[in-house]
Amino acid sequence: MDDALRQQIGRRGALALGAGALASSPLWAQSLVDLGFSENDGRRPLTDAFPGKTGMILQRTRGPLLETPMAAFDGALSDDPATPNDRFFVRWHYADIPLAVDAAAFRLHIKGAVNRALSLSLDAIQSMPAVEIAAVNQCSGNSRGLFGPRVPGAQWGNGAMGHAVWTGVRLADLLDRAGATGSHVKFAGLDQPPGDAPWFAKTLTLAEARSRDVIVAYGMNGVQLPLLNGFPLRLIVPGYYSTYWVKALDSIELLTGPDTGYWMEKAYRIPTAPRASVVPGAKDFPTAPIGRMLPRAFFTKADAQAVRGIAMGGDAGVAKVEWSIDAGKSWHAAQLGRDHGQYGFRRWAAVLPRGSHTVAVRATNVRGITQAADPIWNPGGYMRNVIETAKVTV
Ligand SMILES: Nc1nc2c(c(=O)[nH]1)N[C@H]1C(S)=C(S)[C@@H](COP(=O)(O)O)O[C@H]1N2
Ligand SMILES: [Mo]
Repeated sequence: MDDALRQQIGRRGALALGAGALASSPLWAQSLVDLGFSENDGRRPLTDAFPGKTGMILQRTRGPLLETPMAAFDGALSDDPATPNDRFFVRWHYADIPLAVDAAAFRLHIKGAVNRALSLSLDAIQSMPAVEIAAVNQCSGNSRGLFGPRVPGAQWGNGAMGHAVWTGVRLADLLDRAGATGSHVKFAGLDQPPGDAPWFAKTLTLAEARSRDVIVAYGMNGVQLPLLNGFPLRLIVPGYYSTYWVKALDSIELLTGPDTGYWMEKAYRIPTAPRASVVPGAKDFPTAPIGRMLPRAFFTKADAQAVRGIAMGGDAGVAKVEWSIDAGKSWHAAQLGRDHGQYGFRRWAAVLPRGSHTVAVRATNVRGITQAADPIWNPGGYMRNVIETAKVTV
């Protein structure tokens, strides 16, 4: 692995958030952004108050919900699509998050249905073969604020997502070392629930967990994970919504059956109906745990200078991005930036004819799955991948 990264993690014994950083929201915001919701107020302050983060949209202070402004994703076609760590979104369910982690004392526990229970130091993990993978981390509820009718939960715009290059070890290698048996793998971190609330824990099947692409990461864009993004270790499940990407990961437990806990049985469930969509207000419908992501294309700039953005394929690579200025009657291929791997962002740009247009943009992945214009609805506000539009005069 990268020696500089190893030294950095070894050297920094503990990280701490500045005292009071999480205590209160700013009284006056220097500037407001408007997320443009139709059914509720989309104005939010920008904040620099969180350690390691600058210019973030403040959604909630405790536990922190910080959104990335779309402008932070913008760039020329040839620019690296990685989201800088200091602009990368942050989401914790509970207020009691790790504010300091002693890297020397930290242990990752692998337990339950295993032949050898393990308790691994960061040094032990970093002495295993390292792998790198570029992948988009996207909240299941990204874009929830755009749902109509409104649904409860964090009112995110489109910025509860980011692309990073993650460095770590394959989960399968760790499972082999422990002699994993059973059928499911449950992941939990250092953050603690209030009172009797259930510990935040997510579970994959053993087959999903053994995928080559699933890693336990200690590096993010070439440096150690920021504390707010899960220092010292987090799970990376490329192609899956980030509810499974457990941060400050310290417990991997092999189960002999499905996880019947709150975070799998009650939360993060989607309708089994096509596009995870039901009639607004519907209640009794079959559900399944949320899983794989869908293709999406976003504008990062739409003005007289440039019409461009980023796209993702969801759980497969981006095959094409297309734009339309006639309400979807005809579609034209956008230019694509370099392919940074099937799970990453792909930059796109469009050259439009002169005039005033409403531009629509859609991504199609290599499985042939594409975006649709008609909205979806579900009570969790999950899996929005509706075609985005922007008004522009060229
Ligand atoms: N330990 C822990 N891991 C967690 C969460 C959490 O609350 N606790 N939230 C999950 C959810 S819902 C999201 S969207 C992502 C956010 O990752 P980020 O903060 O690095 O952007 O972390 C996931 N991992
Ligand atoms: Mo999330």
